[in-house]
Amino acid sequence: MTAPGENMRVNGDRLWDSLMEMAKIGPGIAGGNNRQTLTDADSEGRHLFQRWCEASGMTMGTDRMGTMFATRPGTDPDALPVYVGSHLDTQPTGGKYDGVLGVLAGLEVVRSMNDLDIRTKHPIVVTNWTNEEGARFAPAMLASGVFAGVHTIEHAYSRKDPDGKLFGDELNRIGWVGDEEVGTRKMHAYFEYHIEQGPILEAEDKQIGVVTHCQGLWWLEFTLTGREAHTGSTPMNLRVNAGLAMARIMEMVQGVAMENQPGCVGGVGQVFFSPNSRNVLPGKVVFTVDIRSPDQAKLDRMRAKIEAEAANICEALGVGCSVEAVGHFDPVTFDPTLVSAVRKAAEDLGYSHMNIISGAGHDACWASKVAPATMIMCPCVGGLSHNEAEDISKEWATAGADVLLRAVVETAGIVE
Ligand code: HGY
Ligand code: MN
Ligand code: MN
Repeated sequence: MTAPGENMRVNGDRLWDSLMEMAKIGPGIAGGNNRQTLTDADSEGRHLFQRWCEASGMTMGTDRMGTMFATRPGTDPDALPVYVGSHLDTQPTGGKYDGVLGVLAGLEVVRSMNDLDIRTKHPIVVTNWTNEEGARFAPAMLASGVFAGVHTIEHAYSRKDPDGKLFGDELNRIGWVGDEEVGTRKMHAYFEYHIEQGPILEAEDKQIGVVTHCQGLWWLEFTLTGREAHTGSTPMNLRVNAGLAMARIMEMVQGVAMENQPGCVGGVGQVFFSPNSRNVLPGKVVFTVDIRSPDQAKLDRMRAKIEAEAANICEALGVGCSVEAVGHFDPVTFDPTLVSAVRKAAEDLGYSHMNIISGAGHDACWASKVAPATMIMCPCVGGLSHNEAEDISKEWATAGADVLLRAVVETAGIVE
């Protein structure tokens, strides 16, 4: 009879089949997914996840932000649970694995614990956080932010998507407003397994990322006000060109990021022109600058410089300029005890591994404000993510889930 620890591995085929099944919901147009938060596709994916959890003997709870918590009981009902989570919502041109791997690997951990008849002192709770991506409703990691007390639920419910629909109305429409008050749950520990979304692990030929930190972020939403005018008959010297101001600000952001290398990034992913007509100079341009760094001082210096330079650019062009921070979190240091549990699991399993700082933000960043938290990463092909071509191997997916299983079980305390 082998001790549970020796054969403590997940069923990689079952994990992979679940990933492929979930990927059928909210398909993209190029092999990825478009399962944006609070859409009908999101709801369909939630129902599938709930069915799988209940078939694995778990009970589902949902809070008022729609976050789902599937519980596998422990032997000590008073012990705080070990949470394992991520997100099922995707970018509009997202991949099949960003977030989904972490939720379904959490489910696979429970399925494997059932197969191996493993009992733990602490309960296990598998979590699907609402609106991690922040693509449809800013900011990102919205539900975990409310859970951690960073945002009020009223602020969250008031968020608008590009069509002017309110978060609260859409959550009601899909029928996923739960009865639990947000943030009342207490965690013994939180683990999140996620694809790296960057090139390091693949380039270094490492199977596991032992995530020690996550870089901090600012999302600065600029609103520039020009004067709508004819693009043909308006002389160049009479233009109040908000589009030109935006272009100069984007170039400046690139320069600020490059002069602060290494260890920071800056760019723009979303722009709205109004009236967005080919032969009308824009009266209004709204765009979000995304800057990140693991270095708090550098991150704040970049923000100050970008805002000051943007004001100068707009003044020189006679363009109105206002800016609002619509997303932010400071650099995160994950819990050293949990980080060690991840590293030990990778070593015991014989998986190559390295320490890594997460470039992307995750719900674990907010979970770390209310509980010991950490992450595990697997490589992704070419480091590509937030692209329908996002790809991983079954072997990579399985290795990370094996590490997750062992780290979670060790933290939850095996009961013989
Ligand atoms: O923006 C991020 O880092 C994450 O994908 N929400
Ligand atoms: Mn993600
Ligand atoms: Mn993402």
